[in-house]
Amino acid sequence: MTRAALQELFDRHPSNPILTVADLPYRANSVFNPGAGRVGGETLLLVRVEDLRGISHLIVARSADGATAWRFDEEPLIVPEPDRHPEEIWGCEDPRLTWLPEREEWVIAYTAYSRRGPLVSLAMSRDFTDVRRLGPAMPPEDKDAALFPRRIDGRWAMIHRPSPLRGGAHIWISYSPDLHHWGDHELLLEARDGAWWDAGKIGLGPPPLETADGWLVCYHGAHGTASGPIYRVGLALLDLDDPRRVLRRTDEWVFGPQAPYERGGDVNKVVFPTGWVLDEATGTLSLYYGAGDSVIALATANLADILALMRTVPAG
Ligand code: BMA
Repeated sequence: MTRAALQELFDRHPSNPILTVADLPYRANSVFNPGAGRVGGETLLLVRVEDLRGISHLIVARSADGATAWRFDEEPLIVPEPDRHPEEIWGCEDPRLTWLPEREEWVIAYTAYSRRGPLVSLAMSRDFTDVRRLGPAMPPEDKDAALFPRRIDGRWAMIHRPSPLRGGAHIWISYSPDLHHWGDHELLLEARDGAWWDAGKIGLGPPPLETADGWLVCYHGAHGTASGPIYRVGLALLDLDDPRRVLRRTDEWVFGPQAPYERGGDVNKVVFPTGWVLDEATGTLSLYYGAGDSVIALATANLADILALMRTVPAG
């Protein structure tokens, strides 16, 4: 597949950015990096809001068509509760939403920003009118986590991104019998090195999506430059029965900052996908992402086109 074909995989929505801080019912600095799902026949985004102190919380927005006429809830859903959850002292960020059919509830994996660094926290919700916190699942530094929608060999599985002191930040997979105790940690996808677009630091985007060809994984790579990192997006496929097996991974990025709202913001040159919604009837995959750490944007692709592209990537 040529670069031109890769770049055409995702189409930016004409009404991008689909959400800005001006749409919020109160003053804040920015909205970005939303979790996404279909709830009650509508598209729901759990939006990260950075307030005017720099601390983030999460609020629900809903839209019938997933692109326009968004309605925010009056109150945020997840506000840091440092008295009961000291790990949330500096905010709750970057949620990923996974529907768990077995439990008939959503699991929200979000970054709690503790005094000792960001960590992975989990919370449960049936319909996003209230939440039940499970607390930290991974100690700091760890972020960019999401759960698989079903058990694999009897256990829940989570992808996440610890940041060790040396050797770059890579994507790991861990397992749990009960969503509380996590173990059997294994390195899943490594950041590449040197001049590569995904050298040094990568992290999961939206939750893994089950397809006939494997679990589709979308991840970001941050390539350091003299003017700061550029955040771009690549894809991988994991074995359905054993997601520790990486079947394919794109060499080239499939989406990167091009539009003005992606190239300029509080942080320049950032596209940061955190949610996607598949329309089973049409095969349209809607990718929701933070742009420039300032606004929320939408790009769509056809799942069949994505899988056709993945088949051209060498297996291995
Ligand atoms: C990552 C996270 C995201 C942010 C991105 C780009 O490390 O902190 O919340 O969107 O950097 O600045």
